[in-house]
Parts: sequence; C-alpha cells; structure tokens
Amino acid sequence: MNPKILIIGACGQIGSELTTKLRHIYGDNQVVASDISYNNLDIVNSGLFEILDAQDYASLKICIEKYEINTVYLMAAMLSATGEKYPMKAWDLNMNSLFHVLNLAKEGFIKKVFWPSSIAVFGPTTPKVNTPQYTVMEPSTVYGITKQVGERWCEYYFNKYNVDVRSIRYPGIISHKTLPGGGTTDYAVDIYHKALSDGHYECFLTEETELPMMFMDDAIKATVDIMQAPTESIKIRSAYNLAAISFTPREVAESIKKQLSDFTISYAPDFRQDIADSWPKSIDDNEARKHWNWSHEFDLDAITNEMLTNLEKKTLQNS
Ligand code: AKB
Repeated sequence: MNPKILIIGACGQIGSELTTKLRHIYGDNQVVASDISYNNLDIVNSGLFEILDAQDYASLKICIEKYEINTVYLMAAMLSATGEKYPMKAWDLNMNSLFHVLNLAKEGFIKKVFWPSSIAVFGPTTPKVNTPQYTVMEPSTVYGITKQVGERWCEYYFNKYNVDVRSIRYPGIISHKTLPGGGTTDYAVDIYHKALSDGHYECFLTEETELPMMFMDDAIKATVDIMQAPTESIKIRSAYNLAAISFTPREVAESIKKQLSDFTISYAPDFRQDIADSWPKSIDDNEARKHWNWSHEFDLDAITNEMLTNLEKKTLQNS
C-alpha cells in the first residue's frame, strides 16, 4: 500500500519533525499536515496543510475523503503537566480524537493508524527499574489514564475490528527544533536553552529524579520503523515499551558542563515532581527490539552535543 498520510497535531514537538521526515520519505504530495492553528510556519509552508480540530469528527472525515488518506498519525494530545490543570479537557481531547480515528478505521476510511502512548501509563505501584512490557499499571495522572485506556481501546479495535493500529510508549523526547509543551520531561529540553541563554537553569525536578529519555531522531526512527514493519511482526497491539537512555537532572547538568564549564543548576521542585516520582526510572523494551528490530543511537553526551551545537547555530542565524 502506498501511504497517503494525514498527521494530526503536525505543528507540535514530535508532529513537526515527523511531518518533515515523512515528507522526505514519501514525497510532499503524499503527506497532509494538520493542526488546530497555524503555529508552526515551517510546517504550514512546506507542503499540504489543513486546519483541523482533532475532536471534530465531521471535519476529520471530510479531510480524509478529500485527500484519499489511508494512514493517520494522531499526534495531538494534552500532556501530563497541562492535563493536571485541565483534567476534563485532557480527557476529552485525548479520548475523542482517538475514538474518531479508530472509528474511521473501523468503517474502512483509513487502513493504518499510529497513536502514541507514553511511559505515563505506568504509576506509583509499577516496578521502577527496567519496567517490563507487562506489569502493574495504575497511572495517577489524567494524561496517563487517557494513555492507558487508549491502549486498551487500540488493542480492542485490533482484535474485534481488525484495525491496524500501532503504538509505542514514548519516554521524554529531547529536540532542538520545536519546544515541547506541557510535559513533565520538558526540563530536559529547557535546560539546554537556558544553559546557552543564561548559563543557569532552575530545575522543577530534584537533582536525583531519574526518568527514561530519548533524542528526537531516535523517536522519529522508532515511529517510522514500527509503521513500516510487516503486519505479522507487530505482536503487541496495545503499545510497545520503548527505551534509549535514563538520566537525572544532575547528570544532564554534568554533561552540559563538559562543554560549558560555567553552567550552574539549582533545584525548585514543583507539582511536576509528584508526576515524575510516579513514573519508571528505566524501561525494558526487549519486545520492540525483538519484534521489529528497534535500536537507539544517541546517548546523553551525544544528545548534549546535538542540542548545544544546533541551538547555538539557531541563535547565530537569528542574530
Ligand atoms: C510528558 O512529560 O508528559 C511527556 C510524556 C513522557 O509522555 N513527555
């Protein structure tokens, strides 16, 4: 099947880099980017683009029919920290958009769906180190609840209606192109921006808070790989554990200091500390590595190097 792709939430942190990658792989005419507003002009101006509210079933269906879409990447979501401020909005956005896409697939309008899950599906009662694929899952955030429920529905739609839906549990994603918004792992991006602009960062998590993280290029590779994998190799239809590295704020600061020796960090934990404390420290992603050959490339120092080099370049270009 030659994919004709719709990306929902294409202006966001992962959506924007995924759009660029998919346009590169499949061609500009095969990829329609969409979002609720024009908030990333690089994406809006670099190919097909539609304004689309992921909660509006009728508009979604019209867009899918207009472009003869057969593959949807549903990247729109409210993340963990913002979700705690607006619980019902997070529930509505995260669940309505998923049901719309799953139902369009069930009715035969779409052939393949990518929907991202997250390490937020785990909770305080989950084993924290090398968290296995199958384990206790009692998420304590609204975002985590929507992701866990979403996983159950994805598997249900696959089993009952043969919907080809694929998913991975993203850890915190680190990128220099687009800022993340409203997550608990966002500190691991903010810290690089502040290291360059101020030489100091005040972290909203404690220095020893260890969380699973991944560089954007690895996250995009995983997303493309799972979608390109033969159907029979996708044996898990809820969502795959996915891991690259784990680190603490102290360890990122040390990695930055190797390049910016005057950099300093202080700690002022806020409400996001409770969220971080409920999540795993590290993830066992053996199934993804075995079933569809997942492997990551970037370790912490490689990420630091990419982040500082590219953010510095951007500052020079803008000055
Ligand atoms: C968040 O922090 O909410 C997200 C996630 C781990 O899914 N980055």
